[in-house]
Amino acid sequence: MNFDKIDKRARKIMRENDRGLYTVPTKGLYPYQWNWDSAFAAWGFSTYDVRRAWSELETLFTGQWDNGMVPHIVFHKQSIGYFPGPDVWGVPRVPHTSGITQPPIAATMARAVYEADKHYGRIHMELMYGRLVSWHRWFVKYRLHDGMVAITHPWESGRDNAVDWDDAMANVDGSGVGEYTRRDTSHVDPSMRPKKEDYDRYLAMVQFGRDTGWNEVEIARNGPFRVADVGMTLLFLRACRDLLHIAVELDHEVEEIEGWIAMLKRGVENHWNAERGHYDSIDLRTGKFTNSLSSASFLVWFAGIRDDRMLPHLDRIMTEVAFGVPSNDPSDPHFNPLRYWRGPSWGMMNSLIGIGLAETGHIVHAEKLRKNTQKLIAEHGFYEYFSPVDGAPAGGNHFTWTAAIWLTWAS
Ligand code: 9YW
Repeated sequence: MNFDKIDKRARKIMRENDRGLYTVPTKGLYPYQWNWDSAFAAWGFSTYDVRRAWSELETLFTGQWDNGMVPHIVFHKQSIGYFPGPDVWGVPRVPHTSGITQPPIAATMARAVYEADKHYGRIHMELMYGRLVSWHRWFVKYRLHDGMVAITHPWESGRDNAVDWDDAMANVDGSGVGEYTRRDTSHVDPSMRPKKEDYDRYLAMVQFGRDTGWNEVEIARNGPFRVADVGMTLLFLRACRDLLHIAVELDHEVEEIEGWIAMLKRGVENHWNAERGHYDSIDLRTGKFTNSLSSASFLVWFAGIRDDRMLPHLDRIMTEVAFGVPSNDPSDPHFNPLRYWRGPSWGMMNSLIGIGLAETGHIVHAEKLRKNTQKLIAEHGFYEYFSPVDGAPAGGNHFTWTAAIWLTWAS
């Protein structure tokens, strides 16, 4: 394995997806700035250009709403290659944005960027701090249910068509969305993408939000989809811990953040599905667990929780498949190794899970995960995701976050 060569290729991909002050996830398929992709990009840039790392995060926050929400897409520049674009979201602000959010990992990545060069980053961290606090406050005000983070659309989870959302999605009526043309299926193999009936429902949820004027109270009360996402809760807990760390470093008040952390720790307990013996998401409309063991449940260690009850699941899954922690349990009847979030292994998820494992002392698991993710990228390239069974690359190629996790973690 020629690390130098692969490092160079990773930087080349970051460069090709670089639009000056922000990156796109990959050109063609995703032509705008995505929220958590950008946070990963900033982390990647921090290995060789901290200046550029800060501009990535700062540009993302030009999309922040007055209520604190940081949207899942910022549409800086019109592009015809993506649907649904700004006209569908109907958000009356500039830059145009979507109306929903995405996993809040910006505080975690801002801390990493800051720690890469504290001298240079101090003023950037000072300026970013208040914006991060506002976003976290928005989550606490509008999205916490018994300490768990609720999503109002599967896209918010970052794990679009995960099995976790199947039951809640079945209760969404997608029949009245009208005609539309998807763009994603002209860029990549349709058999790997969410299905048409999924897309109808995704759009019905967007139309509902838009018709309320993106009113969070109304969406909470009557929105068609509301699920406490175990991935969101665990990532938000981690992000709050990182924000606390930054607050101490910058000499800010810490009580409010400590209060959030305490609430979220109780929330994580509420995610425990005792019948199945793993962390799980909950459909807040029906109160039922989703009964799905996805890669998100394995973020527990990344959230700073020392709970070894997930280890037997990890051991089993890592012997059932060769590559990474798949986005769905390989023993689940819905498991599909190539359909997006219903089975494939995603490098960026592996990186977060791997870091959590290492931090909580599970070094052997952490190294195994890192090595097999490294092999996927070295052998096949910087794909969006891979089959966990045979490592076949899939989805879009030349992905920013796959390049970023190579530079920061996998290599
Ligand atoms: C879509 C950009 C995004 C990621 C998400 C992923 C996918 C967008 O791509 O969603 O159109 O389906 O699920 O996590 O941020 O890479």
